Amino acid sequence: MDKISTLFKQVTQAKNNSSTYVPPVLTTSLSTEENTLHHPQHPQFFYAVWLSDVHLGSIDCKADFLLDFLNRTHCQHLYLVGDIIDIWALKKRVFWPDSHQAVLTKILELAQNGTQVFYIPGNHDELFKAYVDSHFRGVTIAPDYVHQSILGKRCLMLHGDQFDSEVCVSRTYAKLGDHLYDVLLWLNRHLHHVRSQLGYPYWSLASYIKLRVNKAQQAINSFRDAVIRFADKQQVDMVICGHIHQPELSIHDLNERQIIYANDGDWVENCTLVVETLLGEFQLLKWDEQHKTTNIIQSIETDRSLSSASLEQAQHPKQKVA
Ligand SMILES: [Mn+2]
Repeated sequence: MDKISTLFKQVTQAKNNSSTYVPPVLTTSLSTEENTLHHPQHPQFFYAVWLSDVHLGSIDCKADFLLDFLNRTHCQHLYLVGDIIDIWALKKRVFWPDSHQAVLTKILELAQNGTQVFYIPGNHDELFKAYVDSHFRGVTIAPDYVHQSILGKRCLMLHGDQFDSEVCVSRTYAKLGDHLYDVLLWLNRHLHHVRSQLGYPYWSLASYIKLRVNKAQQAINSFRDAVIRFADKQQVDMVICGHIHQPELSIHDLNERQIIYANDGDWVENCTLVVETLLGEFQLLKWDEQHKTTNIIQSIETDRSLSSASLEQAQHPKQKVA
């Protein structure tokens, strides 16, 4: 699991031109009535959906949760931003339960039925990089892609593994990170088992620890900086990536303009995704397994009539978490 190993590596010094980080206003992810905007009985409609780091073929993939989400979701564009199938895990051990096949079947079904599906390979599924610019049963495979939002924003998407060399320094730390992450996921799995038997909802221990380890936080910061600098060079309004399993939606000031950074997270620990609503609002959503619906973690409104320097950040809902 190389992507997360970056979280435990030494990181490069922040460069002079690194972006000013505007901390996102996080709302509680607890499933309060106020927070649960999508009623479980009704289908959800989005203009675009971004998913990555599903890791089908790995024992830690939460395929059942993702299938529940896909079964109640309709979208015009579905973007798969890498590490959807974990070829590395499958090479170690063949693990392919029905739920994993069902996710794949569902995605292909959507592609056949009018959803525009793009697949941008990551590092765990780099095998598919050999097929970029080709089509497979309605799915277009591309190295990266620029999505045009309803309100005219240019949204670049890429997996994020291309920034590994910028973010990390030492191979030793990379290996150490791999093993630590495997241990964390193993603990996570067993804790989830115990919690669900006691009637508690899914909660990610791995995510909890990552946010409290200083080196991990530094690596997250330098990954974000590298992605935003790249987006600035490409002159886009927004960049959407995955790879580090750290969901986020935030606005950054860089060279007298603003860039939206979105990381759609993963379906190994966080069960998160990024969407563009039918009104052109961007949201970071988290799957709530208990209520079989998504909760909004963060949202950003953009405005057609204003320049990209005048983005408005919606604080949604009112509660804040320190
Ligand atoms: Mn990755």
